[in-house]
Amino acid sequence: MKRLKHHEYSGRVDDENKPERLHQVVKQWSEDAERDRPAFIGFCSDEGVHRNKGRPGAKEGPYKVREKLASLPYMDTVYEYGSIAGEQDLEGSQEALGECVAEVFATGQFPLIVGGGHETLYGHYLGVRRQYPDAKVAVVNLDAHFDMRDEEPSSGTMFHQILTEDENIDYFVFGIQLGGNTKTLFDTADAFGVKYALIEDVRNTGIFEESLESLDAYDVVFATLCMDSVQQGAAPGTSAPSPNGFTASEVHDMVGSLAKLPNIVSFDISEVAPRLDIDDRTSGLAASLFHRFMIEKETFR
Ligand SMILES: [Mn+2]
Repeated sequence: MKRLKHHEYSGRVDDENKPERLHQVVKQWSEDAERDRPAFIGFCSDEGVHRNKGRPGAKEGPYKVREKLASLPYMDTVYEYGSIAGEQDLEGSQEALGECVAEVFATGQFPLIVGGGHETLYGHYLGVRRQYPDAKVAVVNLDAHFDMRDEEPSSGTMFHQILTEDENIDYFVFGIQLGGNTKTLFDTADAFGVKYALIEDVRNTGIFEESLESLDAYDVVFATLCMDSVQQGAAPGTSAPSPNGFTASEVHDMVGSLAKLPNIVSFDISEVAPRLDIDDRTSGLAASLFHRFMIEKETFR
C-alpha cells in the first residue's frame, strides 16, 4: 500500500516578482506536468538500514535534503511528487516507490529520488524496469560498499537482488573501499561480473571517465549515490561513515559527469541521516549534489 507524505518548501525571497530560488519555482507534480523536468520523490525509510544492523536516521533524509534544496538558486520548473512513508514491510515500501517512479516516467519527467537508506535503490530499480521492461540497462553506484550480500533484503543486498533477478543489467560501482568489504563480497562481485573501481583507482586513474564512455552501449542508465562514499568530514551523517571517502569536490565532479550522460534516466541520493549529522553537512552536500546534477543536465535548461 502506498502512503504519500507531502512536503512544503519555503525559504528566502529576494524579490517577489522575480522567482530565483527553488522553493519559488517548485510545483506539485500531477499527470499533466511539463515533460523533461526534474521531479523529486522521497523515500522515508531506513528499515533496510535497521535490518542491516546499521545506525538508523535516513528516513528523515527526504525532509532535511529538501529543506536545504529550497533556497538554492533555480529558475525553471521543478516538480515535487511527495514521499513514500516507509514501513516495516520494506519490500512493500520498495514496490510502492517503484510505482511512483514508473508513474513519473510515464508522464515524461526525470525522477530525482531522495533516500532513505540505500534500500531506496531497489525501489528505484523497480520503477526503471517497469518503464523499460526490455532495455539493456546499466546501474551506476557511487559507494564505499558493494551492497551485494546474499541475505534477507536490506540496505546491504540490493545489487545481489537485482543481478540475481535480472539478466539484462550490468552493475558499475565506483569508490569501493578495501576497509569496507570482505573477501566474500569481492568474490561475489567477481562472480557476477561487476565492473568496480576502488577509490584509489578512481582518484589516480581515468577509470571513471573511461567507464562512462562505455555506457554508450546501454539503452538506459540510472545512477545512485550512497553518501557514505564521501569522506566522514564532509558527510558525517550516514549509517557507516568513511574516514577516507571521496572529497566533496570529487563527488561533485562525478555527479556532474553522470548528469551529462545522454542515456541517464533517473538518479537517487541515499543515506543522509540528519540525526547523525554535524551542522547539516551531509544534507547540505546532498542538496548541492542534486543542484549540480540539475544545472549540468542539458535537457533541464
Ligand atoms: Mn550503499
